[in-house]
Amino acid sequence: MVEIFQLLGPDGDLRDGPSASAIDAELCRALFRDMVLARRFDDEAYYLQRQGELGLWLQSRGQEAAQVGSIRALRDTDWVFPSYRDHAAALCRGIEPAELLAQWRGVSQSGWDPARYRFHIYTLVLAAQLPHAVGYAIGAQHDGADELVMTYFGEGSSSEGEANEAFNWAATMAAPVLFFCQNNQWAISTPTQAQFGAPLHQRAAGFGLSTQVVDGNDVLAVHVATSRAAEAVRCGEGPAFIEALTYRIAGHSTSDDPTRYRSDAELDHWQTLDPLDRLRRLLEARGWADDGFFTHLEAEATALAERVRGACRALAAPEAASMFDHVLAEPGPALAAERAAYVEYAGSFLD
Ligand SMILES: Cc1ncc(C[n+]2csc(CCOP(=O)(O)OP(=O)(O)O)c2C)c(N)n1
Repeated sequence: MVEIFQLLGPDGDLRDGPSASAIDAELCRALFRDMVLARRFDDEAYYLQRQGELGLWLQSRGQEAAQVGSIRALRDTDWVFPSYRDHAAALCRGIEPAELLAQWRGVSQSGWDPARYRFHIYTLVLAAQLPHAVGYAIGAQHDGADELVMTYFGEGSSSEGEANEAFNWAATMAAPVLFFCQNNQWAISTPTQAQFGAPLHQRAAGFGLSTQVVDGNDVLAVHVATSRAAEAVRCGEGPAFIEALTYRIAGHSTSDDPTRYRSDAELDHWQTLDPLDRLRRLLEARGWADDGFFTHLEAEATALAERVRGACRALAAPEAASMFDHVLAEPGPALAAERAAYVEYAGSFLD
């Protein structure tokens, strides 16, 4: 049996020891704040989708600890190649709510400038971001840049050829990459038992990646594990792989009904391991946060929710013909003809 690294028990008890030496009240309050704001943002986006303001939303509820704990272990100069459910990580990088929602409202091809935040655009083609991350890391290493590259992906994505090619490529090139897998137990309606024959950490180790399995609902363990792995990668010890065991509390997307394929009992079990509740218990038990802290945070979350709603509704649809603008860097006559034909067709309607 592999050891699952954990610092914060479900009851909010902190396992003291050398691994917990960097944990203090300030860090815990900061991580808690990140998680609370991320959850409120995610809830708000879900409601906006239900009100018809967004075309689709993929909730990150339940995965806040995995994302916040890991992204907060990086430097701002490190690069991140995310998947599509990594909203908590994106918010920590300073990406604006309107930028995060634009793609899901269908008004932009992505939403933010990856270079500004060192956070690549969401990748919906499963695992395509892994070779991107490795390629970028090899280039940065070649240029002598002191950058670490982290890529987020789900356990389902690890079955893609591209993921396995990326593991091998990174290992053989000793690329400064940290592979961060959020094992949320489900790839849409396929449970982990049906996804792989050997545990993921074993497969990663087989490729030559240094490997850790961590309780992904324990933000402190995730933070410490990622900090350590990042340090080792930075020191030139080669790529690392972290598997964070967590749970997708919501459906796969707003188009999914998870009651069709998973039990209430399973959901109830994971609700008892909620990452926010766990850290709150610690903050209260140790007296690391008072009522004023929680009240102020609640007000901050409410203000964020209002900002999210306003920003979303203010995102105007672009002119339809602009869809031709970003197809090719150097549009040729064929694309120009298609555009002209489309404009003529659209103009043929009375209104
Ligand atoms: C190459 C590719 N194949 C299939 C899909 C359809 N698809 C979208 S999400 C998904 C499940 C992904 O599961 P996982 O990687 O565990 O991430 P999670 O959604 O659980 O966060 C599938 C099969 C896709 N987007 N891209």
